[in-house]
Amino acid sequence: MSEELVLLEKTPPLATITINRPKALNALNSEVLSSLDQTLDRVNEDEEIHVVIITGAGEKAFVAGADIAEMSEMSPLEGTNFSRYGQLVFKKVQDLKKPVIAAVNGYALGGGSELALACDFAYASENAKFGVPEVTLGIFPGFGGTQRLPRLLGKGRAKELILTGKMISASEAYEIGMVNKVVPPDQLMDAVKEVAMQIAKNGPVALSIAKGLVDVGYDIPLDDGCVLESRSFGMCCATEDKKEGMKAFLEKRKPVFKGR
Ligand code: DAK
Repeated sequence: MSEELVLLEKTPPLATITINRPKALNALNSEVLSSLDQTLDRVNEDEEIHVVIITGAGEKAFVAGADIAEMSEMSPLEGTNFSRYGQLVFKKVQDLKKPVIAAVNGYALGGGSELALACDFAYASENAKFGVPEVTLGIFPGFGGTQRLPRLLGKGRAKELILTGKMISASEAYEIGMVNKVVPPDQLMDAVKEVAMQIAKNGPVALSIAKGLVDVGYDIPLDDGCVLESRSFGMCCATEDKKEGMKAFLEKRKPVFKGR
């Protein structure tokens, strides 16, 4: 029986998605992308899951990029389809109804860095390495990297990474804001699960709306973003979670959110 390329471990309220192709440093080929796509649909619809973690199998890599062997054989049309599919899957990560945290446990190169960027934020182990080395292969980042990197790091830093193709350490990635925290390798999953649990205690509807507002609001004028925020706030006032959250505060107890 062939190994599953993407594993899903469900420990409500968390779910961990593991890219499981360690022999190829978890490189993303079409099959992996398709399994990831289906796994994302499953976690999105599962009401017991409130926060999702994405990591890589083995001790060496998160994801070492798109599969170079597969890409080397691609025709222009196949290249376009592959890039577009990767972009759509990564957009699905970004647009997931629940927060997604990247646990970067090793090489995050090319499509691997782009996958971490599509998550809401990333924690990394001290041995992690980041970079978008596509130009060294005669291509450029094609899974949203030319768009998400400048939004996160600013244009200058993004262009330096994209145009040199150089690798940076986890601590450099932390300094430029690509990851939120760096910890020893054996503490990575505990650190990610700790912050994931802190998030999972909060109202699921509020989490989902707040995540979307940050993403959508980032690309539109401030005034429009604020209008969107107030309309979304109004909508949130209609939820049972809002009533429960405030009632619990006034009754000096912990809220029991239902996600509706
Ligand atoms: N693809 C396929 N196989 C890979 C791979 C990758 N990205 N990275 C590593 N592997 C495989 C190696 O070929 C090797 O396989 P075997 O020889 O054992 O069969 C195995 O994983 C172990 O790798 P190494 O032997 O190389 O391990 P080392 O420790 O020596 O080196 C490394 C680790 C991460 C420094 C090295 O493997 C490396 O440089 N890997 C490539 C990293 C890279 O360049 N990543 C970016 C890939 S390009 C687009 C669509 C998408 C994209 C761009 C454009 N459009 C169509 C516009 C996205 C592109 C990318 O992500």
